[in-house]
Amino acid sequence: MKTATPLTALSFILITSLAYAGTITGTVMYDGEAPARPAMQTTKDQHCIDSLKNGKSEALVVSKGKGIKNVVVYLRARGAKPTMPAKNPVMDQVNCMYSPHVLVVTAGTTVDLTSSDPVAHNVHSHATKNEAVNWQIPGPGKVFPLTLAKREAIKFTCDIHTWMTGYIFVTDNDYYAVTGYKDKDGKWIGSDAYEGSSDTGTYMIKDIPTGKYRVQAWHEELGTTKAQAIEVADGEIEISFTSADFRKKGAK
Ligand SMILES: [Cu+2]
Repeated sequence: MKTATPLTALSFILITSLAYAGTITGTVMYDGEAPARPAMQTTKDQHCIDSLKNGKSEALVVSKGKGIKNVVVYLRARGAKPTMPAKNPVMDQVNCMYSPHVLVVTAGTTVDLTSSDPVAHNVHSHATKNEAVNWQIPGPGKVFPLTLAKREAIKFTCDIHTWMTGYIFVTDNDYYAVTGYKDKDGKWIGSDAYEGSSDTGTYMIKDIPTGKYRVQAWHEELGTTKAQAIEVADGEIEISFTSADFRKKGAK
């Protein structure tokens, strides 16, 4: 029976660690009629004009089921340490758009900025807390690593193609989720596919140690919701948002 002891001890640890973790789940839905997505105004480079002939803005994408894409729901958790990804996440430029449009990483992560396009782009970061780079990417396949140390929602533009915008949201802990982000196989969900879907803006944050937090949601166009104090206990709690809960920066 000697060999049984370590196994018993291990299962005890597993059970206790699971027993003290909670889940937050909910939806982020648009109130009323969502505005139509404006067409992309491409002005230069035949490659961009051709690939974005039917391209529409990704700034606010609402599904048939009223779900809002690219809302980051995150916890403010004092003392929580973020986990570093095993591989550098990639922010690509594909057919003269940032891909993905919104990328979420934990603070301290190095993001590989790159391009898949045959035309030159430049990655222009509007960061205020992190390094604000402005790098020319002359052609496909070149990789420019950028380490992001501080919590911030960073806007990226391209000075060559004025319609190009993308965001990297840097969070300081692992407790976040993004609506309409990736499918079950881990592939990015495209904006057009999301718009045609019946998704209701569902999200889920799992494995949250029990305790007190504040929960908040961010969207590039709608703004940020008020930080809401919550207590995570063993089990699942539901916190849902609508577009009416968001306020733009500086607005009252
Ligand atoms: Cu560009």
